[in-house]
Amino acid sequence: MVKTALEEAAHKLHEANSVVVTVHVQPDGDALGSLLAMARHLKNIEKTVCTTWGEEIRIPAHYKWMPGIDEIVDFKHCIDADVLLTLDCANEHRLGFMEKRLTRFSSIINIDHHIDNSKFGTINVLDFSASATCEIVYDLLRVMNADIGADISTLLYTGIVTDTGRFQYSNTTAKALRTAADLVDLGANPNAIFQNVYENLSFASLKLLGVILERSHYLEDSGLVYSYLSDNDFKQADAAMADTESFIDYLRIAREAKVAAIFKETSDGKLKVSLRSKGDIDVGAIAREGGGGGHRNAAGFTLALTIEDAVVWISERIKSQSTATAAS
Ligand SMILES: [Mn+2]
Repeated sequence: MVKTALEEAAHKLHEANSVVVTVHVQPDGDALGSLLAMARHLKNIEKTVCTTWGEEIRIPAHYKWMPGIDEIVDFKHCIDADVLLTLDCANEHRLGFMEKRLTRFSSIINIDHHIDNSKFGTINVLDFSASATCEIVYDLLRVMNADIGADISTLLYTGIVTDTGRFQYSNTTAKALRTAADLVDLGANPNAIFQNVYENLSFASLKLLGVILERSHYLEDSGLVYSYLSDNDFKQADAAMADTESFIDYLRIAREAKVAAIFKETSDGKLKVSLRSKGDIDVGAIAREGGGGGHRNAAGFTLALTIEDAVVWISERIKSQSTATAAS
C-alpha cells in the first residue's frame, strides 16, 4: 500500500528518539498552536523534544496563556536531533536562524498549508485546503493515535480560530468547523480561548487602535483602505508590534474596502506591511512580489519605501489585478 505523506510523517516521528519542533519567525496563533500541540504529544510519547523558532523568543501577551508556552527555548539549545519538524512555515527563509541549521538534519518533516510552500522537507505534508496548520496537525495526531486531551485541543482550536478570523474568512470550510467541533468535544473551551486571544488587549494598545482608525485613508480608484503606525507611536503607547496584529481587521470592515493595509515602521527604518483582502484580490501574490508571502486573503512583507510610495506600489497592483479579473 502506498503511504500517504501523513502516514510517512507519523512513522518517521514514531521511529525518532529526538525531535526539534519549530515554526516561522514572528509566530501567530496557528504557528504557536501547532508548535505546542506537536511538542506536547511528542513529549507524551517519551521523545526528547526541543521547542523553538529561529529568532529571539518573544511571546505576544495574548498568547502567553497557551499550555506549554514556558517550554519554548532559545534556538541555540536545539542543535541536533533525529528529525526537524517544521510547522506553518512556507519556505526555508521563514525559519529565521534555523534556516542555517537545515543541513544538520537528515530528516525534515515540513507540515504546512501555504499554497507557495517550497517543499523543503524530506517529507512534505502539505494541504492547501486546510484552514490552518493546526487542522493538519489534528489529522496527523489522529494517524498517530495520539491521546488528545484538553491542552492539545485548546492549542489546536486556537490555531484554527485565529487563522480563520474566528471562522469568518474564506478558508472557513466545513472541515475546519468539524475539526473545531471535535476539539471542543475533546476539551477546548471556545469562550475561554476567545477571551484570552481577543479580549486581552492592553489599554495602551486599545488607544493605538484609535490612532489607526483616526489616521485611516480610503483610495477610491483601487479600493485600498490603509493606515499606519510609526515607531514613535509604539514608544508613546508602550505597546509592542505583536499587540496590533488584529487591528487590520477593523479596516477591512469598511464596505468600500477591497484591500486593507497597515504600515508599521520598524526600528531599522523599514516598513512592515500587512495586507488583507475580502474578495478576488490575491494579496498573497502582491506580498510575494514584495519579497514576502502569505495566503490569498492575508499576507505580509517588508518594503524599503516611504508610506506614500508603498501606497502607490500596492494600489497599482490591486488595480492591475482588478482589470485582469474584469477581463476574464
Ligand atoms: Mn497558518
